[in-house]
Amino acid sequence: SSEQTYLDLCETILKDGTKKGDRTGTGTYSLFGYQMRFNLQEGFPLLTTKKVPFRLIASELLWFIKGDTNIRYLLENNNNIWNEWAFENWVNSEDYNGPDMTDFGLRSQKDPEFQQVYQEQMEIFKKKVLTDDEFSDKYGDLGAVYGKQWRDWKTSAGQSIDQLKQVIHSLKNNPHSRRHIVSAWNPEDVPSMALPPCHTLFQFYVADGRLSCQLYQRSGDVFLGVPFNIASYALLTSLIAHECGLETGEFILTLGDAHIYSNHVEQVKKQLSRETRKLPQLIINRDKESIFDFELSDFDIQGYQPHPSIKAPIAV
Ligand code: DHF
Ligand code: TMP
Repeated sequence: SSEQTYLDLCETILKDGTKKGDRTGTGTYSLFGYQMRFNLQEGFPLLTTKKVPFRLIASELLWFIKGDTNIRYLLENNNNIWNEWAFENWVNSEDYNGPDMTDFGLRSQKDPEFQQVYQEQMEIFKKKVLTDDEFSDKYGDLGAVYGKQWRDWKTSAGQSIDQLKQVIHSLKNNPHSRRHIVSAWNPEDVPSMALPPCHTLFQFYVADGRLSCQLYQRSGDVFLGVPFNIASYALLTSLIAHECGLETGEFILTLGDAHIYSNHVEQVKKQLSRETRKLPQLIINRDKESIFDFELSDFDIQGYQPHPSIKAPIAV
């Protein structure tokens, strides 16, 4: 199945990956340049060798589509996947006067006492982002990340480009174009982002009534981030196909630096020991057309019977 191509990547990295230091201080096994193809007709590519939380992927994608860059919306949907990168801005600011949070990501993994102190500060942070508008504007915002670049790319002439609207328009009106591209990589804005975009650029392709998508991802955390990225773009492709009256084709993921963090190796080996199961199906509410109108309740995953989830610490 399509999932095998992901498991092959994990095996290749463990076998041939170069041991390499990284920004977070965790250490990785890494290789450069790898491509995976997922046939969306075969089923929805949500991994079955570990449980992947579709709800979090769907709410993150709706957040991008809205053009939102503030984690408040994610928190309102019980989605905590971006917390650390907003929290970092707060604890490094003059407004923060709690206990020292230097290197909180690494320290909280090694020191259970610190882990407790960190969790307390994180709870305070989440509450403030949810309830205090001024605080939320200042520290809940991740900067000009995905949503901003997709929906409101600022031009040098002071105008705004809605790349997502434009690409859907061109898919409908000029399907054979070779220019169906959305870029999240905006060199001018990179310095102001909490985390420069990992999924940097994607392109759509129409043939035989099917919509395909290829993503260039500059950096892939193969155990934690990549399963999310695969499902997120498969969902985006399915929603746009739905709006354009097309069937789905393939999702192709091209990775730059494809890495397994040194503290994920045991988890990956465990996952590799499991048998793949049948992929689930994505169900989309047929009463809605535009991807800009979709809500969380408009899609669902059916027939998902994965192996249990496997926990791992995220490198901040
Ligand atoms: N940093 C790093 N080092 N790796 C990432 O994959 C990553 N991804 C980001 C932001 N920064 C990152 C955004 N996407 C999780 C998955 C995707 C994601 C962020 C976090 C994650 O922790 N997944 C857990 C479940 C989390 C939960 O249940 O709340 C998992 O087991 O899949
Ligand atoms: P980097 O900016 O130093 O490359 O660190 C980003 C890390 O986050 C890296 O491990 C890749 C990972 N990542 C993903 O794999 N997918 C994502 O969607 C995001 C946002 C990050």
